[in-house]
Amino acid sequence: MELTNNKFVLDFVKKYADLMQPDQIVWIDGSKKQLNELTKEALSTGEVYKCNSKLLPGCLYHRTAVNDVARVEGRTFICTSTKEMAGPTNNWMAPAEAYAKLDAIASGCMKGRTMYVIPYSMCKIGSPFAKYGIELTDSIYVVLNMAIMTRVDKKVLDKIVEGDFVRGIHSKVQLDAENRYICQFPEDNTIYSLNSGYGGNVLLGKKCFALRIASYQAWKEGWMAEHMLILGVQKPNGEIKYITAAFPSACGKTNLAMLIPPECYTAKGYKVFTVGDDIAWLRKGRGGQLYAVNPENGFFGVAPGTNAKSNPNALASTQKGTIFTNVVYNPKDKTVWWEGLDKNPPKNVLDWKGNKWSGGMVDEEGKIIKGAHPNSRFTAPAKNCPCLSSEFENKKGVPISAIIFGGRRAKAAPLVYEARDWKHGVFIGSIMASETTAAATGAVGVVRHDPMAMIPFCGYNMADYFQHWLDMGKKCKNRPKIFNVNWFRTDENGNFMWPGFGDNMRVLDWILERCEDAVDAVETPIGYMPKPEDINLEGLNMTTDDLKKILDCDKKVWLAEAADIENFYATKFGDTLPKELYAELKKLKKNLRKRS
Ligand code: OXD
Ligand code: MN
Repeated sequence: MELTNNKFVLDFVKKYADLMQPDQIVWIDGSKKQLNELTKEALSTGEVYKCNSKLLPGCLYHRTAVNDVARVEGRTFICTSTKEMAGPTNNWMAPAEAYAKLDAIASGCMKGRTMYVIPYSMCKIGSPFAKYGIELTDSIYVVLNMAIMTRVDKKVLDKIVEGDFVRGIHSKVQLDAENRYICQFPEDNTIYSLNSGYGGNVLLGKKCFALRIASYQAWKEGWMAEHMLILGVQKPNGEIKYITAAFPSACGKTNLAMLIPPECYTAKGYKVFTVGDDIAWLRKGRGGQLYAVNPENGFFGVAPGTNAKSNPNALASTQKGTIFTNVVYNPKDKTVWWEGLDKNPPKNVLDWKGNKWSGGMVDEEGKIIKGAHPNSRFTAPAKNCPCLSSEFENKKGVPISAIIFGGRRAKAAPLVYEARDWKHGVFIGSIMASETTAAATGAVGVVRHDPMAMIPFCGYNMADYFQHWLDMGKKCKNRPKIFNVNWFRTDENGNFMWPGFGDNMRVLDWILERCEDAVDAVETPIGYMPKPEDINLEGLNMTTDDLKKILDCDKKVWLAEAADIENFYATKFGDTLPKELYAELKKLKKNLRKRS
């Protein structure tokens, strides 16, 4: 039964029902009853498997097609009226051409299937930050995931004013990789995703809406949509300071967001609270400060490497009401496993492809066969997280004291440095580079430029996006300080030089002290760096001399870095890049030469 009289919504549903010709249309109201019925149906068809109801109550297991395990950046398009609007970092297709191509693929694709109509909200319904969407899909897996990741509720339909909602069209079609398309039409508030069943391509509220479409909306409306976690650090006096941090996919955002501080901090009363682990929407709020909300309602986290030591809070979040995708499944006791969960891989179970698998299995060349896909995921409700911030549902968001940029860099970037001011901070964000990971298809471990960790997610011209960052700085008189961190520096033997995980608290501590002007810093050619003695090493098997090596800024390496940035700027953006960023690059080069 239709759940609304809104003509715009009804027209949208009818248009795509006429095209895709489902056997029936089911409107999702968000009720437990309906979700339970759909779960039963998906269990009966094998779309999902049940997990152990004692050990993992309410949890489900799912496998995607083997050719469909990650975001497909090469097949993701920004479809704006001109190529220039999409800019040099996006694939572009003209809207008319894209609609024609996608409509041809989608024609009749839901014959014999059901079309589900999902009304959902990004952010708490009614929040000043909230934006509403309707996703059409032929996948129960998508419905169940959307019900964890967003606020799926029939009340959303009453909030939609006329045609003001993001239209999402998804069909698995035939899961044909050659005809897989993830298209965003920012001027039409529309997302069209075909031939995939992988979360990042099909949970349209996430990357497609909350980043690609929202970044465009944010540019037009004067706010920001960023690929950032949000966390709160509570100090011994009870005061909580909030930080956002942008890292590329699978670089530890979930781990940082749920960090447990080392003993020397917890003993004093420090605590970390999670507001978000992937996406932040930021607006200017009271006192000219930036306020952030997490528009999502769950965590779509990378499973491998998540364990009781690396991230006990994430692990605890997955113990009920969670959907596991592409991990190992044990059909006997209905439990799940992934590499890095523990040191006891199960025997005689099924791997992510559904093949028989036992821990320690090797291929003909003697190489270990992994049981879980490196980009296997858990979809866990935020409310499960033991350290979820009490401000998670705050409609106005939390005030941000610091913004952190970071990547996965074996060399060059030191453990932490601070921007001299907002403009320099925007420059630091714009020169971010990181080694690629399994979150997207393609080579892993290749260093690529990824400004603000938004290369795969910026829904418009990135030169305009940089200008928008500069403008937001002008608009907010009480701006956060900006920092860059690198947890991934390695020594000459390839070993990580910094312990990471909970010990990253030591760096957050310095960052917050800088925000309060409570600690000095050293001026270097790249920005302000900590004096080694100002990073707390208590309880760590590490000396100040070890630390100096990770805080080192090698001028030769940085001169090469500057040349690379110049090349990136020139070849990608030329004279469309804001002049302020060229001026910052010039300053960097001058500083490096002056002091060498
Ligand atoms: C994610 C990603 O899933 O960035 O968050 O790919
Ligand atoms: Mn992400």
